[in-house]
Amino acid sequence: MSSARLSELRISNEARTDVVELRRRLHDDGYLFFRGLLDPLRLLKLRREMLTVMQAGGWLAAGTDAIDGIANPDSRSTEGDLDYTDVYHQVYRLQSFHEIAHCREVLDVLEQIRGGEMIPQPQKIARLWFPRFTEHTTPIHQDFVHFQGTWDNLTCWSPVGDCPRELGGLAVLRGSHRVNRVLDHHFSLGAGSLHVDPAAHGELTDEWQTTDYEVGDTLIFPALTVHKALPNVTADRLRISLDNRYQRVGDPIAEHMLNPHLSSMSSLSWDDVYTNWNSDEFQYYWKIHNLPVLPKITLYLDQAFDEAIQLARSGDARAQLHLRRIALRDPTAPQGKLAASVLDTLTCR
Ligand SMILES: O=C(O)CCC(=O)C(=O)O
Ligand SMILES: [Fe+2]
Repeated sequence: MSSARLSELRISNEARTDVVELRRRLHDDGYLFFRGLLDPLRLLKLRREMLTVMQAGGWLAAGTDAIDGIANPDSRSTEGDLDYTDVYHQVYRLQSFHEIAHCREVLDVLEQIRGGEMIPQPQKIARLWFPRFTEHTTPIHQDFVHFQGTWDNLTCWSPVGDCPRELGGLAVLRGSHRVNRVLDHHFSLGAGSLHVDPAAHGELTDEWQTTDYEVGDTLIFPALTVHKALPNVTADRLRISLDNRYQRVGDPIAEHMLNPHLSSMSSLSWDDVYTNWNSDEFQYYWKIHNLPVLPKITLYLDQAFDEAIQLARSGDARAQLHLRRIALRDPTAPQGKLAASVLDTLTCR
């Protein structure tokens, strides 16, 4: 993984009301980064709420204060594991977690950039990343392969708490969106299971940029910008962050973005999510827009699954781990059955 050069993100706070300059920077760099765009106190309140749910799920070290996010190493899990989804979906029911995606400070910037009304897509995402579980770090990718819709969609990534480099914040490949196409993605462990090899795409530079994020900071980037997470190499801290996607109200949305995150892995409806909410202001808010719906493109993940099958057969431990997860969570689906049968033949050898 190329990280030869890891320089500082360009901060755009001083250009916040200068739409021409914001657009120029987005065009040049493939991202905009703002310090303190979100209210730190609101985020810290959310952090406590999220971590209190994780604590109840057994994810935190005994006797620690939830706000510190000190992990219980015995409960390590990641996206793709059923244990992860169990606790994650409890966090996912928090009203404040969904509401923060509607905050005006972020929408104002996005609407300036795109010049029209923007909304957060229904599917919000939190990442709850265990320390020293680095083979599951989010690999190098473009968001389009996962979230689809249009290339103009904007991702907003915000840590829920300070996120110094060692906690594994996001890094972007500066200017990479200018490839103006979806790059080849291959099987990988880590969120999304898809990665790009920059070395295989001659037009990409190695200008990786990141920072020591502080609570309230927000990184904004379009669907073609190449990015990755850094590994969480802290001794014991969970990394918690939000990544939500925003679109114009007239643009189409991919069908899976209308559902709660990871609901294909373990069922969760919006009515489930809304059970304990005390307001309906942000429930089903997207329905009035009648967004055109696009079928999900499954090609990227199907190709990665085929690669994982080949790699597992040739002895690749990471691919075998991936197939074990799929076999456990989808035992009756065609991919789950194929994964189980490949693993069986390997153990019978
Ligand atoms: O936080 C992560 O590890 C992944 C986030 C990401 O890829 C994104 O925000 O698009
Ligand atoms: Fe991403």
